[in-house]
Amino acid sequence: MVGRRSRRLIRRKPKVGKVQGPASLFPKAASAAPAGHRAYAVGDLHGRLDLLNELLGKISADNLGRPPAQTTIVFLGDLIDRGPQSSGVVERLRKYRPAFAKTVFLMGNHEEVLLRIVGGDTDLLADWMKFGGAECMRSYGVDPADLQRLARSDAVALLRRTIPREHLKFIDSFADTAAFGDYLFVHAGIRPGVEIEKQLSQDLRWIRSPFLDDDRHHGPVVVHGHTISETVEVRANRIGLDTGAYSSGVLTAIGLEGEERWFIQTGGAAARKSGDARVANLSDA
Ligand SMILES: [Mn+2]
Repeated sequence: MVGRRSRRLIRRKPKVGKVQGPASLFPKAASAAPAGHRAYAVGDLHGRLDLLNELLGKISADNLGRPPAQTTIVFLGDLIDRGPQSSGVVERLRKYRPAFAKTVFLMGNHEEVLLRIVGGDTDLLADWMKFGGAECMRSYGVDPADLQRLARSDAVALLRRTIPREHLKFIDSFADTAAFGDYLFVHAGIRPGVEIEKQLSQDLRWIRSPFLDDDRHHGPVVVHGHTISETVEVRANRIGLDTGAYSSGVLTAIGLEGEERWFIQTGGAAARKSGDARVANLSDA
């Protein structure tokens, strides 16, 4: 059976905050996934096809070891740039149709910048080359030095000719948020104090300190990537999954089912320290 890409979970304007299950006679002890569902969320990939393949194998094995459930794998964005195999990651995920899960892709700031450049925003080209675009272009067979010798409009024309249309179309289909029970998946975070429905793409894809430093409950627990932390960052109101895979070698996923949470990581120093230990109901107290 071929897995289908989930449209149901994708909402550009998400409705969240609905309590799943019976009305709460008692204070909620922990955040929960919707009944009968399991989700995995994968942090920033940044061109590390090797780690992606390793992690997808581990997710598949993890899923196999659990009771059947409607399963979704959410990719939190930043598939491209910095690491060596952006093109390979995009191609792998574009064709990824696991039998056991639906897939959802969220847009990272790196995807946004690429789409804006290809869409004609040539002013962004120089900055993009510095923040990982050079490695991305190399993965598509373009020498960044050649690109830099060209006039900006010619350089952008070269990008348009080189990056397969299907890759751009795939990236352009990415959503900004996905809601999952008491959880909200986003690339970077949310603007605290603003209703989820009124969040701006700019914030969802780029925000850092106003979100990271805010201890308020946002309604849903926000599961995000974008900002690197040495280990998974689990707080009462958010969970940060970007463990800097492109340089650390540690790519992280979270599994969510019922009130349980667990983490899956690729090899590397941090992973050896924490193993693949299942961690349940962390820090909701
Ligand atoms: Mn990012």
